[in-house]
Amino acid sequence: MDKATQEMKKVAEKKGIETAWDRYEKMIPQCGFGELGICCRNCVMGPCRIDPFGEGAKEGICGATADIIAARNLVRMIAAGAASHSDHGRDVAHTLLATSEGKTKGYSIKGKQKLYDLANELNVKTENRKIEEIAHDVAEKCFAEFGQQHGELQFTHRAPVKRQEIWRKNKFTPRGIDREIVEIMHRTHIGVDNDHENLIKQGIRASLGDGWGGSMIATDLSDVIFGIPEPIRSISNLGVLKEDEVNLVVHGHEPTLSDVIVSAATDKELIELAKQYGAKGINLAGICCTANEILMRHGIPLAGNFLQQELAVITGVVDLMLVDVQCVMPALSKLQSCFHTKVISTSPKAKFPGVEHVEFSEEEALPIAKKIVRMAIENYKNRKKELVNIPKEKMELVAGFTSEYVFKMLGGKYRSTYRPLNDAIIAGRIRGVVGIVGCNNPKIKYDWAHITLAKELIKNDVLVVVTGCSAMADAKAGLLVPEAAKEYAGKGLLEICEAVGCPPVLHMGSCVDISRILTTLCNVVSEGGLGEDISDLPVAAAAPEWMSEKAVSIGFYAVASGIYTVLGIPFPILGGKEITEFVTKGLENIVGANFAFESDPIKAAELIIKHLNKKREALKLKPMMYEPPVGAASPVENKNEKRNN
Ligand code: SF4
Ligand code: MSK
Repeated sequence: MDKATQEMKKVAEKKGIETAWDRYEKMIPQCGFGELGICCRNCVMGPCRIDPFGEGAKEGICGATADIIAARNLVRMIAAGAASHSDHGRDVAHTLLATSEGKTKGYSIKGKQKLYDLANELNVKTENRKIEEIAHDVAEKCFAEFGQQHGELQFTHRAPVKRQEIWRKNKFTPRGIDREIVEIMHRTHIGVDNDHENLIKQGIRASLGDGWGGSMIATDLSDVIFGIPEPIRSISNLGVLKEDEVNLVVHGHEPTLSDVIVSAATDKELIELAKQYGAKGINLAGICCTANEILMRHGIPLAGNFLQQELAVITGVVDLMLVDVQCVMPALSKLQSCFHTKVISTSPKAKFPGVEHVEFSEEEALPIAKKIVRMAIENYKNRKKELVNIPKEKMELVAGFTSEYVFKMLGGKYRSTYRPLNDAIIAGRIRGVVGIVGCNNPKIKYDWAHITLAKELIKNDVLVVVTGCSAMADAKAGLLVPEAAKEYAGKGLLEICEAVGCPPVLHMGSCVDISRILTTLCNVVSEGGLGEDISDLPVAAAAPEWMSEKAVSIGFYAVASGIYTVLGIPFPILGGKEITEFVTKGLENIVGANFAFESDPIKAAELIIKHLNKKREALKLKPMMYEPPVGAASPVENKNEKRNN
């Protein structure tokens, strides 16, 4: 769907360079057992696989059925996803602790108010204490959340009381972030938990430890160290790369290194050095969520999302790509040898064969960042002119909406409140709010599902909030600017966007920042008039092009928080009939929400709109103020029934 991507794919083809799309083609047909989730290698009596249709094995050697195998596999995905987000949170807590002890170079505490708010929430004393002392204790309290063995995670208390009760009643409240992940690994060992519902319930507990634990800690402590983002203009897509400047691309997830890279890339001496090497300056850009982090706080341009990482190198102008953790394709290692690009790994947790490693440490952050920028500058001279292909496409965007900013934006400087948002929903100007998140996946036309779903929803007066690679897809499509409201939004949403001056699609950050969406929903509930729980609200979530295990964890904590969630690609569980029934229907009776699988974004929009309408009816809200535009996805109740079947 994206022209820059089409152009770069052609360049790759011409040069005989394989990308993820080509490797995907080669992989077809993909393993059906894997897709249905019914292969198991949890012990070496196996590997075992269940024959879903024919006369073959219906049980593994130990007797595990398709449902048991699919459930074990799925909750192991949750464990990996929750571990990834939470380890990110742990690293940010480490940075805050080291900063409070004066052991870091390049960090300070920029979000002082957020630190005070967190201190109050975590019962850390603030009177007559230095900011460093408070930061120290806040960091220690957050660390304790990871290793806690009993009790309840602190931030789960942010949820509406009714939600907390549901979690307690069902033993979903996480006791400790790490504990729940470890317990999944124990339960999925051969011969332990063999009840698919019981397994999924532990998956829920671990996922809540991610959304209301590890991810929330990552977001909140990042705000303490780097400051709470505020709306900021920037640009996106591969066209942000510059032919006459040193291009340094950061890729991965954690803001700890990328944020100091911003300081290093604006260092006068280094800019002067770049000029000595014949470049006009240093151009910093980002891929994936580390890009979202520095976009929101510094306006650094987005080079692209997940499936554009290889294409960025293929432009031939990336002098250095520095990677940290998560979503970094090992393919980059081989690819760099076709160009002059230097790929640099920085995390001791994420090394790549053939890739130079410059180990990052918070204690020496700024000197390391400067060293990396210098390496990029020195590599500028090695560019091969004949290999340069920068697509022209770039698009303006506004990013950096947070739960704190939504308060100010809607309530004004002197009366910060969510009232206007709630009133707009109650009055039928806004139908509801939907979070669209997640990755790209070569199984789905690139960016298409993200953009189509977002457009269809805003056309139907649904306010859309986005994070991760979904946010980048919409950015490139021009949906993240206030002007997009005029072009794409329904009349009611347009009125709100024009009154406030905001885009119809709000960029709320990186993948861990989905916790910002949870906090926003808590605020909407406590503002009043829309029920007592998140599951009462006319809200939903979608991950139309997801691929990572983190998305599985996110999906589960969203549903367990009461948010109906539509996935563009089903979980790999369809070989287990009962577990599929449980996650798509049964969960509703327990947590008030469930999953739906729908790969067509227009049909996904219909499902979501139907859900929002149902919630509006239950709350006895006024009918929508304006009729949906001709050809819009609603109201299509009858058609929906058919499609649901
Ligand atoms: Fe086979 Fe059971 Fe071992 Fe899995 S745990 S590989 S199903 S014997
Ligand atoms: S980066 S997890 S591809 S959204 Fe967060 Fe994008 Fe998915 Fe990675």
